[in-house]
Amino acid sequence: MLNLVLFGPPGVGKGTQSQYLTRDMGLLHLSTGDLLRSEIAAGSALGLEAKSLMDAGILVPDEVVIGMIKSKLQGNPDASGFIFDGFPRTIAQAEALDNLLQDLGTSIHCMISMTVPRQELIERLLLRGQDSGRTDDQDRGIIEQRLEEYLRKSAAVADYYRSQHKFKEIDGRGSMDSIYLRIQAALNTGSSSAGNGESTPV
Ligand code: B4P
Repeated sequence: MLNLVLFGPPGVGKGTQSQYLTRDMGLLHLSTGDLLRSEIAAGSALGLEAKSLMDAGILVPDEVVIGMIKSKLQGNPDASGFIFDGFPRTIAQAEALDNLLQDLGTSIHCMISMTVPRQELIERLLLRGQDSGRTDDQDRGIIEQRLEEYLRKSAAVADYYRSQHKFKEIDGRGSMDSIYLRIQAALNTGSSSAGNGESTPV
């Protein structure tokens, strides 16, 4: 099994690059954001609970997303590997993921962390908000709240993987194809210590 974590702040391009990786590597794409939006669309109790938090740009509780990932992992025993997009976003989620994968006799191969300057992130998300229907992409204040959540709760997850020598960082600016080439190069390098040794900036 090959298991990858795509990491970075909102709007860095995790979802976009996950699609390229899924197409070429046959891995199962697990986006907690997409899973939560499916729950909202289905009108489930979980979706109702998540909606108000997501609309406010706040992370949903760890146990909710860990439960969703657990059920996806258990429901796909024949997968050749997973791309985790938007998960883990807290240290508690990272620890839970390690335990879940250990139960399956596998582990995370590496985290690819993407960086893009804050102003470009805001512009990308506002642009997507014009036609995505995502309420959390339409208001600059909510987008800034999401970036704050990332800095306060998620940036430390990079250090978690760095300490396991599984961390690689790439520049998320430029064309989608050029970024994908950087990801492929990072996956093909033997060393897993790429990055500047500091917390991922926003
Ligand atoms: P997500 O759906 O994961 O949203 P996101 O991190 O804000 O970014 P997303 O994945 O959509 O964007 P991408 O980087 O692909 O989460 C939404 C909410 O769900 C969270 O705020 C939280 O409340 C909740 N949630 C999700 N997971 C959770 C967890 N684990 N724990 C707790 N709560 C959780 O950005 C792509 C945009 O940039 C697109 O518009 C794309 O077209 C554009 N783009 C991509 N590459 C580009 C490039 N090279 N140049 C220009 N634009 C580019």
